[in-house]
Amino acid sequence: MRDTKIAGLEKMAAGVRYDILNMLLKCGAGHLGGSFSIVELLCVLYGSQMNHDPANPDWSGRDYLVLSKGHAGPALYATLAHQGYFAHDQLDTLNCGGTDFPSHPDRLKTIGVDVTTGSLGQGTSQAAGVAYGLKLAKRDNHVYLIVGDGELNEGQCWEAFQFIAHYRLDNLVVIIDDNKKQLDGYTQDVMNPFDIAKKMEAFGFYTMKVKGDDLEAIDLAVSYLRRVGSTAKCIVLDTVKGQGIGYFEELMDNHSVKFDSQENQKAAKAALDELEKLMNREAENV
Ligand SMILES: Cc1ncc(C[n+]2csc(CCOP(=O)(O)OP(=O)(O)O)c2C)c(N)n1
Ligand SMILES: [Mg+2]
Repeated sequence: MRDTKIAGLEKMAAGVRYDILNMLLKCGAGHLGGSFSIVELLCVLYGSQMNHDPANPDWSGRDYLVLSKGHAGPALYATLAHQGYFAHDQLDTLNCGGTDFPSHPDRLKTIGVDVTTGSLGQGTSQAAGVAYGLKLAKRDNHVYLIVGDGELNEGQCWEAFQFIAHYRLDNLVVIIDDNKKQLDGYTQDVMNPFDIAKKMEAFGFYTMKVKGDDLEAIDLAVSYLRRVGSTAKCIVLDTVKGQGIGYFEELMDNHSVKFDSQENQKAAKAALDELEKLMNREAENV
């Protein structure tokens, strides 16, 4: 018997991917690769693990999400829309003048966004600060930090990780999106990160490697880590840039995709059709 929760998260992932692609297609271009690679993660966080209330985004008991790789903003917006923070059609204004949905998250513009990000590296320190502040205030909210593998080139990440480990911020989970690519190529060619999990362990983190397209595995890992105390905690998420749609996974230059070619437009429209079927599919074997 398949778990109903996982079946629901699968549908949610199809819906979130649909909204991201639709947004970028309407906009004409955008950060597709790094948005798609965290769809399953965001669905597990918002759809299963995080304490949050779309009707009361400022609820003091909420968990915090820091999307340090802020260029994946469209993935966060689509997830928040799915959860009911705002209407889906508002997403159509992505990156337009005066929009509440800039390509990188801005906490003063978008409901549900807690931390402004986009300058890579900085979200790591912000998340450390939020988690440390919560500890000082003796509150038990959790913080989830999403960092890109290319983003790890920023020295600031490692300063923040040292802080998180030193203060044993067990109310924070660092999640590294190991999609093996950054802006203009493979991370191992641009700036080899070597073994990210071993590095995090060496920095004092309790570290798990998890398949980034496996909703059940992500759900189990996040739920388990929530209960692990007195240590810094990290998930190295094994993902694919462009995850979930074969055409975009195979597109070499899939960081920021332009929809100015007939080929890309055709692939996007075909993908939207497929995603729509998944969204509307009755849960099988439940
Ligand atoms: C400080 C800073 N330098 C450069 C950039 C431009 N930039 C945006 S995305 C990106 C690559 C990030 O790669 P990665 O963290 O692996 O992201 P993903 O693969 O998830 O898209 C770069 C260099 C930036 N946003 N901030
Ligand atoms: Mg990357």
